[in-house]
Amino acid sequence: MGAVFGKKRFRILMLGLDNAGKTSILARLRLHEFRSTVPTVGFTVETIISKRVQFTVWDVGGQDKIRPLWRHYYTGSQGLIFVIDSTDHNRMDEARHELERILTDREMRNVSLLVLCNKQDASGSMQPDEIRQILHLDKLTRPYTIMPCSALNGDGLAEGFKWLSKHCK
Ligand SMILES: Nc1nc2c(ncn2[C@@H]2O[C@H](COP(=O)(O)OP(=O)(O)OP(=O)(O)O)[C@@H](O)[C@H]2O)c(=O)[nH]1
Ligand SMILES: [Mg+2]
Repeated sequence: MGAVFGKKRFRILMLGLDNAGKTSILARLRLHEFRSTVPTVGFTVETIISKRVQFTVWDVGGQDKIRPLWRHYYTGSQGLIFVIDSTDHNRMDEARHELERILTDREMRNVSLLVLCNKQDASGSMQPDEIRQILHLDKLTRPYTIMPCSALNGDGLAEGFKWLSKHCK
C-alpha cells in the first residue's frame, strides 16, 4: 500500500502457541506498560504507529483448538511475527510444527518472518541461537530474523518492528 500522510502501512500477522505472549507484546507497544491478559479467543487488531510506519497487527489466539482458524488471516499479510515463549522448553517442537505449517501455505510463501523469543526476563529462558536451531530457521530462503524480547520490560520490541519495517513487502 502506498504512503498515507507520509507513512508506509503494513499488515502484520502475529501468531504463536497459546501463552507465548502475543497479546502482552501488543499491550506493551500500545500502552507502554505490562498488562495482565486473558487468552485470546478469536483475534484482536491493534495499530502500532512509529515515526515512518503504521503497522496493523492481527493478534490471533493460539490455543490448539482454535489454531485451525489461523489460515483465515493469511491473505494480505505482509509480515509474520511468530512469538515463542522462551521458557516453554517442552513445546518448542510443537512451535516448530505450527510455524512450518504456516510457512508452507501458499498465501504465506513470500512473507518476511520475525521470530520473537519472548519472556527473556524469566530465569531459564532459552536463547535465540538455541531456538533458531530447534525451529530449523537456517533452511529458510525468505527474509527472516530471530530476536530476544520481553513484553514484561519492553526489551527488543522496537528492534523487532524496526526490522519488519525494512523487510516487509
Ligand atoms: N515473565 C513474562 N511473562 C510474560 C511475558 N509476556 C507474556 N507473559 C505472560 O504470559 C502469559 C500469556 O500471555 P498472553 O499475552 O496472554 O499470551 P498469548 O500469546 O496472547 O496467548 P493466547 O491469546 O492464548 O494465544 C500471561 O500470563 C502473561 O502475563 C514476558 O515477556 N515475560
Ligand atoms: Mg492473546
